[in-house]
Amino acid sequence: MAVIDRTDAPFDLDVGDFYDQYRMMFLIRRFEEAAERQYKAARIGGYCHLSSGQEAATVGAVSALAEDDLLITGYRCHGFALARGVPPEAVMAELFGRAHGCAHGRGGSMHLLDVSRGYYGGWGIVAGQLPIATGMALSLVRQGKEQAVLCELGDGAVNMGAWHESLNLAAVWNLPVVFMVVNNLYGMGTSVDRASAEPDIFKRAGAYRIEGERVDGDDLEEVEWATARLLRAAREERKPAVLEALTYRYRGHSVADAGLAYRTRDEIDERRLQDPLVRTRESLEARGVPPEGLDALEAEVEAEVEAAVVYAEGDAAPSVDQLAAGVYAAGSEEQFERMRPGSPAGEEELVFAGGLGR
Ligand SMILES: Cc1ncc(C[n+]2csc(CCOP(=O)(O)OP(=O)(O)O)c2C)c(N)n1
Ligand SMILES: [Mg+2]
Repeated sequence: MAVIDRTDAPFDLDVGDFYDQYRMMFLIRRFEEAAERQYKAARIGGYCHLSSGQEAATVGAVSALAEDDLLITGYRCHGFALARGVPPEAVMAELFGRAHGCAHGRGGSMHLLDVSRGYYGGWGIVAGQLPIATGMALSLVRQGKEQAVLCELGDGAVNMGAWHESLNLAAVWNLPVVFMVVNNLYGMGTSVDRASAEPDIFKRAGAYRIEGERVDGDDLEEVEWATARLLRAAREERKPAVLEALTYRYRGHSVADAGLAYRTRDEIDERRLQDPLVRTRESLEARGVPPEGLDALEAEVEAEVEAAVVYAEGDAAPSVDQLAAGVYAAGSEEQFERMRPGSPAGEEELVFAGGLGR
């Protein structure tokens, strides 16, 4: 296979790697389309946030991780789990809340998890993952390990207090963590321009005297190169950084949102013209990969996604005991006894059923 000329690349990447990355981007797109269908058929409960349009940012960043680096993300996380190698069946089964889901059916769409692959979740509280990422980086330093943490967050998370606290500590303690802001231009329905006093998010790194960089998040290689460079500086020189990947989500905030109340159809159509999937496929073809080969790859991926749905449907629900495992510590029963209604530390009566219980 032909080797691409990239003399200033921080690593070797041949067409074979690029092909695998395209396959992963395509898998994420089709996987999420299937998830949407299953959600609308009421087979998936809770929330379901799709990342269609953001696949280059996801795959580029995860490709830059070393095998023992740690990853932690927000709740729009299906693509991150898949890109980190969690099998599609385990991700789909988790969306279905089944026993062999990657979080044993306890987490659902927003809380995917696979610690064996260095993936520390899927966090549903906006910016909740930032202090945890900082703590993970501190723990690596304390253990004398040369590894880094990649912490993904949305543009909406940069106006939370946890952003300031985490970046400040990461900077004063020189922690090996890269905060990757996936800037898809909107929070739930408010544009970055309206929500952020400094909408050039990467510039905020300057307030902590750490490196801040912005990339075209729809350019797979640009994302991968920048992430690889910043992760290397984190690992080898304990330099934290902010990486802003500019991209766009094609779908609504969640499956329940049509995504048209706060932006126009024209805007979405215009952004779709630079679909990262199309760009990456064109780039592969330009490097000599025959279109028939890519068509075959796409058919293979579609079958894989269908198999993941069949697997999830056939997987058993976890038992109540399995769901509680890891939630309550030994000895909790005694604590609960003390908190029961009528007992010394308990409520006088249950107040949550039927309004205020009066
Ligand atoms: C602390 C907190 N406040 C509010 C919410 C509700 N909420 C869920 S997602 C979201 C918007 C986040 O937008 P962004 O960070 O840009 O991520 P994106 O959805 O664009 O991926 C909000 C306000 C929440 N989950 N957590
Ligand atoms: Mg956003």
